[in-house]
Amino acid sequence: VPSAEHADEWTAGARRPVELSIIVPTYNEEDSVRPLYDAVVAAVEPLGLPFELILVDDGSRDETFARAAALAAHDRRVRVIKFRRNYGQTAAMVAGIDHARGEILVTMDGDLQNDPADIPAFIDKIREGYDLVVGWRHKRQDKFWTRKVPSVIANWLIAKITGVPIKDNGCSLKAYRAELIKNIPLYSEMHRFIPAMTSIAGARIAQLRVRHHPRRFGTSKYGLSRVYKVFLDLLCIKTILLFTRRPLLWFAGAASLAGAFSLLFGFVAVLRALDPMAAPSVVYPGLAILCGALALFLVFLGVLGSLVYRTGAVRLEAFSALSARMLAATPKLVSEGTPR
Ligand SMILES: Nc1nc2c(ncn2[C@@H]2O[C@H](COP(=O)(O)OP(=O)(O)O)[C@@H](O)[C@H]2O)c(=O)[nH]1
Ligand SMILES: [Mg+2]
Repeated sequence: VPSAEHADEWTAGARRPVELSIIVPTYNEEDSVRPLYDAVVAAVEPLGLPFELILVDDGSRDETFARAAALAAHDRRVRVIKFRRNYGQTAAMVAGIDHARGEILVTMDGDLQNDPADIPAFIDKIREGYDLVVGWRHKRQDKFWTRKVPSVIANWLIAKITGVPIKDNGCSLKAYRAELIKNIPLYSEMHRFIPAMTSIAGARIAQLRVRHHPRRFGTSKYGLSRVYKVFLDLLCIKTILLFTRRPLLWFAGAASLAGAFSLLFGFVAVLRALDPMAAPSVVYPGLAILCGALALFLVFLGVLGSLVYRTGAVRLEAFSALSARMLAATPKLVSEGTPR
């Protein structure tokens, strides 16, 4: 029960409410758990900011959960979420985001390839007034052909198609204003498209160069199959970016065109039927019926699209209300932190 948890947190004497939540999805990363915890504490404790570290164990089959739970038993700032089976990195991130209590959220990889020492710079950026800060692994320490090359191509394509020029969408090290990211729907493998998704809500996005280390423990979880998934998600996001608001408008346009052709062919068919010299033919009546059916089909697709949109998670009204609130909230945050 979240409210009871909060009550506990707020009344426990000297304890202040959490301001920063660091969310780390982990999947079979047993040897990284402890060093990760040490690195996060070393980087964040000096800031004097009440923080929590949320480890999301995504159905690991090794000791990851046991080691995370042992940390949580000793340090109340550590919280662990456990999935019964492997749901994937996006689902794990979303669970962490949902449970986070801070005003600023940070996500990062659980394999120590991201460096927690970069976190303070991200927090500064959020306090400057940005809603999302994205890391850029400018000296990425991964395999050339299966990691870096696909990544450069994918980022170029994502920038072209979504219009959000981010160098490194796949970098998990990101910081967010909690209110923003808690209201952005993420599913499938969309943790790679967070900048594009938040751009719908008019997020102000900053980019920071970050350190990147070679993997020390365990093995990489992704192969080249992620390229295919990136394409599908990209298609989906482009549709969302294009369609937000009124699907019927687009479908009705296409339906009108088909309807116009149907009338035209129908007219020709009637003319030919009345002309005793013309050879009888099914071509024109057939085309008229085909185009008429297409027009009807498109109209109903549009109606269906509108219904889905009304009930779906990416309604524009939700985003506009969100950006209005974010704008109102920003001056407070900026004056609190760094001098301008
Ligand atoms: N929760 C969760 N995390 C995952 C999954 N697959 C990978 N990860 C985590 O995502 C991060 C990046 O994965 P990694 O295999 O290192 O990808 P790479 O750095 O691109 O080679 C690591 O912290 C992994 O533990 C998954 O299925 N679920
Ligand atoms: Mg990695």
